[in-house]
Amino acid sequence: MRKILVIGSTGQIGSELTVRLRELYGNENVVAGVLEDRPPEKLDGTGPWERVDVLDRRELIASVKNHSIDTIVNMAAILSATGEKNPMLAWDVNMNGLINVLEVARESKMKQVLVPSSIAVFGPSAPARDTPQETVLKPSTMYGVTKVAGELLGDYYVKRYGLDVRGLRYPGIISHVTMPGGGATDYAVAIYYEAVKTGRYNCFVNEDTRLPMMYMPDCLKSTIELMQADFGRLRRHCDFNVGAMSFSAGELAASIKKYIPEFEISYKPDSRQEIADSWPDSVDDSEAREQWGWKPDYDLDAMTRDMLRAIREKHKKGLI
Ligand code: VAH
Repeated sequence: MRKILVIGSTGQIGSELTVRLRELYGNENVVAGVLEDRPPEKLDGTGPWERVDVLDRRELIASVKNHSIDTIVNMAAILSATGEKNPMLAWDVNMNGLINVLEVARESKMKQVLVPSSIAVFGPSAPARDTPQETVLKPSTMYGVTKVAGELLGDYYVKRYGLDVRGLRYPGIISHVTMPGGGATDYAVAIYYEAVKTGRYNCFVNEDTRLPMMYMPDCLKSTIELMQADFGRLRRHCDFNVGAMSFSAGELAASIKKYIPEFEISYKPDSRQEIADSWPDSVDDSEAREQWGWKPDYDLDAMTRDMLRAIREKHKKGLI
């Protein structure tokens, strides 16, 4: 049975992925790596945890040894908008942190490392619609630079050391469980909360800003399916495009209005507009579909129904 360490297990994806992996592999076999001095409630008491700063290799080695870890899922990252405010922090966490993970995995002969990438690897010179798996990678954010470098580094460790490193280019991820932190796609989460709490939202990207997006259940599904795929069938490793849906801010608002007719939206682009403008509208994920059977379950209205259901429940309980 795998012994998995999830680094960044309190983040938007890490917090839900840790719970899902525990359901699949058993609580005791999935260690929550947290930066804080204690894990959040939903992770505490349901399985082992360690304080892991991805920049502290000694701490990482100790956690790996304490639990005989054979698989690392590295969800520690500084995202696009925060990265533009502090590029050197983004480089440090996303690159020096990744080097620590890959070196520790190599030295301890681990079974697998999962290193997420992002559609942020694409820049304005890549085709905007159905962006191909192989195309120009000239991102205009430090986050995107670190994701391109991360993909290349992961592929190097596959070829040079035979380490099983895998990664997928997440689109914007939407969830009602843990708030996102510092991304240009965060508007697509905040809009649902504001629609329930106040009935109005002032959106920080333009109405026609279209981006590839994915609901969290599909994010978890794609991640686990890639982790479980037969290595021998993979013709690439660290840079799979994965898609689910593509919508504009206006289309997202229209989907919400189907369920909250009185919802009002206004648009006041900020610095995150430039980041969003540099990314594609949609991606071609045919290789993921061919090589490991990728297929999303949620479209925009199915996501909206589930997001509003869950957020209304939180609101009723006074949790938001
Ligand atoms: C961000 N949510 O906005 C992340 C993601 C494609 C976007 O990588 O930075």
